[in-house]
Amino acid sequence: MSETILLSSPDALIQVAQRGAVRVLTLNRPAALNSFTQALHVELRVALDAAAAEPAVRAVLVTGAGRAFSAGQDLNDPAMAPGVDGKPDIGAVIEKNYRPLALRLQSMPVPVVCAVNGVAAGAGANFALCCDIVLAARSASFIQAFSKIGLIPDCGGTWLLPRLAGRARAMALALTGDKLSAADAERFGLIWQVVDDAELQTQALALADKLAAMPSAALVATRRAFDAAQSMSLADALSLEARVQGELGRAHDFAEGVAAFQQKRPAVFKDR
Ligand code: T3D
Repeated sequence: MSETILLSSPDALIQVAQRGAVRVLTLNRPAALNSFTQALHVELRVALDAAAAEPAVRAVLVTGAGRAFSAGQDLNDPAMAPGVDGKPDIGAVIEKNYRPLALRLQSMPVPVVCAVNGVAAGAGANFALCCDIVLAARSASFIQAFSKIGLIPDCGGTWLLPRLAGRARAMALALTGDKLSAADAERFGLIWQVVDDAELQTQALALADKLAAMPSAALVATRRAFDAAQSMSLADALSLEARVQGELGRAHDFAEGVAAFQQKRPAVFKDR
C-alpha cells in the first residue's frame, strides 16, 4: 500500500490525505472542538466532492483533530448573527450547509467510515451518524445538544435517530440533550463499534481499507436500497432488490467475484 500523501496544508480546516485507496478527511479546528463554520462547510463540501470524483478513491474516512470530533455548529460564527429582521436565519444555514452535507454523504459513490475520536455534539453528532459505518473511541460521547439551545435535531437527526435507536431512545436523547457514552451509543445501535482510544485510527483505517477492496458499487447500492426501503412496503422492497440485483448481476464485479471464488483467488473489483 502506498504511503499517506498529504493533499492539503496542515492548517486547512479540512486536512485531506490519501492512504492507498482511502481518502482521509480530518476536521481541523481543534481549538473550537472542530465546530462548523461557513468556511469549514465549504472546505468539507469541496473535499467530499473531490473524493467522489476521483476514481482512485474507493473509501472515505472522516475523523477529527484534537480531543473532539465536532461540537456542531460554531455558535460564534457570523452565520449565526442577526439577519435583516434582527434575528438569525438558522433555517437558511441548514438549507445552505447541513442539508447538502447530509445528502452528499447519502449519495457518496464509495463507503464512508467515521472515526469519532471525542465528543460529537449537535450537528457534529448527526454528521457522524450520516456516515455508513461509525466507530468511536471508548472516551468519545454523543450529545443531541440542540434542545439546550431551543432547537431540534438537524443534519438528518430527525430522520436518523428514531431509525437507528428507536423512537423511545431518540426522544429521550433529543429532549434531554444528555451526553451518551460511546459504549451506550453502540448498545443503542447508533454506531457500529467502540474501540480503545489508542486503536481508533488504526482500526478505522483497517476497516476503510477493507471496504476499499470490496465491490464499491454493491456497497453503495446496499446503502441506497436500505434508505429507499425505509418508506416502502415489503413487496416494493422486494421489487427494488430484484431490479438492483439485476443491474449488479450484469456488472464486472459480480462476474469477477464469482470467478475469484471459483478459482480460489482474491477478487479484483473495479466498479464504482
Ligand atoms: O446555525 C445554526 O445553529 C444551525 C445549526 C445548528 C446545528 C447545531 O449543531 S446546534 C448545536 C451546537 N452545538 C452545541 O450547542 C454544543 C456546544 N458545546 C458544548 O456543549 C461543549 O463545548 C461540549 C459538550 C461539546 C464540550 O464540552 P467541554 O467541556 O469538553 O469543552 P468546552 O470547554 O465547553 O469547549 C472548549 C472550547 O470549544 C471553548 O472555547 P474556549 O473557551 O476554550 O475559547 C468553547 O467555547 C468552544 N466550543 C465548544 N463548542 C463550541 C465552541 N465554540 C463555538 N461553537 C461551539 N459549538
